Amino acid sequence: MSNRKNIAPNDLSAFWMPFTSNRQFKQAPRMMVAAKDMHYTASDGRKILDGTAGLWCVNAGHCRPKITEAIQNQAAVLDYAPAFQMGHPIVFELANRLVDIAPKGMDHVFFTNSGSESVDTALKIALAYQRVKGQGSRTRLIGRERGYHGVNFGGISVGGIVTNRKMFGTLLTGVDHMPHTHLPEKNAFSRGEPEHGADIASELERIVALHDASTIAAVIVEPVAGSTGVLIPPKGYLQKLRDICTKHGILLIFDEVITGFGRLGTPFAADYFGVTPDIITTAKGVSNGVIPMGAVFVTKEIHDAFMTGPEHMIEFFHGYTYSGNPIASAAALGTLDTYKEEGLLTRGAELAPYWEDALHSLKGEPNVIDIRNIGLIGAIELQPIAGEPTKRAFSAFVKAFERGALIRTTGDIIALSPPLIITKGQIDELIDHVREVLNLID
Ligand code: PXG
Ligand code: PLP
Repeated sequence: MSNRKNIAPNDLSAFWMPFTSNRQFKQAPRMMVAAKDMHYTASDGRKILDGTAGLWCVNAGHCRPKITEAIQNQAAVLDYAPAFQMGHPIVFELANRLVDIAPKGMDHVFFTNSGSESVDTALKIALAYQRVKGQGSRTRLIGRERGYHGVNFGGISVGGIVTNRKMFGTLLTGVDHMPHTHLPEKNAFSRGEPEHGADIASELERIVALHDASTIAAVIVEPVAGSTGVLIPPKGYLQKLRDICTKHGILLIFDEVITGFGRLGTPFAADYFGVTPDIITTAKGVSNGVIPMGAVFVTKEIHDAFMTGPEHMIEFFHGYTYSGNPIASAAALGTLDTYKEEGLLTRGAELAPYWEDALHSLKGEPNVIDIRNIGLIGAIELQPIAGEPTKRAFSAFVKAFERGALIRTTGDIIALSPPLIITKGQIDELIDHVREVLNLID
């Protein structure tokens, strides 16, 4: 057997890396060669504490035996089965298991291979649903500033990150955006949901008044915006969005690619906030990030609206070669088993108070202008260096890696989202790393 994993490649040029400063990285590469539970091993042998669950996805920790075994066994038994007009038992089992833990009313699952695909799938379901219900004039989609919904055309159209949009032409037409909810001047250093800003939801009423409800199919939001720096919804905001959508016959989509699968200490953010959308998009934690998979949950009402017409006809013209791939399905079942056995979908709730105190102990450290937290998510916002935005946080990221912790930065915000198996001792260790680093960098 080859032992490739410890061989350092000597030419890095062929691989065009995603969302990476390629030239900078290739001059001083940061490579991981192994991982177990809460730690990575870097190519120089150092152990790195994982403060970000990979990219918000390895919720059960790394190389967990149930997941590894499930993949190994499945790969040797049924590697692939056609996804269209054919089935295999394990994906049906998975769909049932997912519906069991999903918020009440979310009774059906459509499989994808990523968060971006889940988002585009959800937008297409919403548009097609309005049409099969005889409301074909409802073609508009409403997103939000500072929203991240992946990188496919639908997702960047409803998304609100200028760098992810401006290079790519006219995107989808008929899209509008609500304002974001981030009010640092009023809400800085809030613990959990901030007090101020629920009224920003009424901007949706303004958008409805402008376009008329009869032209709007769906609203999509992240319950907690992750990628743009952990923007936590003000108290009451999501319920207001729900009420406005219900009043006007608009579908509400929660993009739970990050918040799904225990990140907030509840199985889904919909459970945490007590607000049920019509569609939930997920990916990442569904398979512990181990094998690409995404899942879109819909209500019975939405699913059943498609189940009309002649029975020999395909009801929804959409799907991926790898929708519900057997090995990905096995990985997801191994993931759900691990979550269940270890109580991980609610473990965040037990740890959240400790996590909150640890994070907020960073108040007063150099350049810290805000700290935010919810569930097992945290953000530390830094004062940008004048004229050099993002540089300060990126230095923190590099220094933290050198000192043995993986953190994530976006703009000048440090985002933390450790695997849900983290111990209190490891929370202290992670926060101490951040404290040291903040005192080391300019
Ligand atoms: N929706 C949301 C809410 C996401 O957070 C996606 C869709 C897209 O998922 P895929 O699987 O296509 O990447 C995401 C992904 C970060 C970071 O550090 C966040 C994501 C991905 C990579 C990095 O903020 N979110
Ligand atoms: N492009 C071509 C030429 C294809 O044949 C297919 C699938 O058959 C696709 C794209 C879509 O690939 P996927 O189903 O993996 O999304």
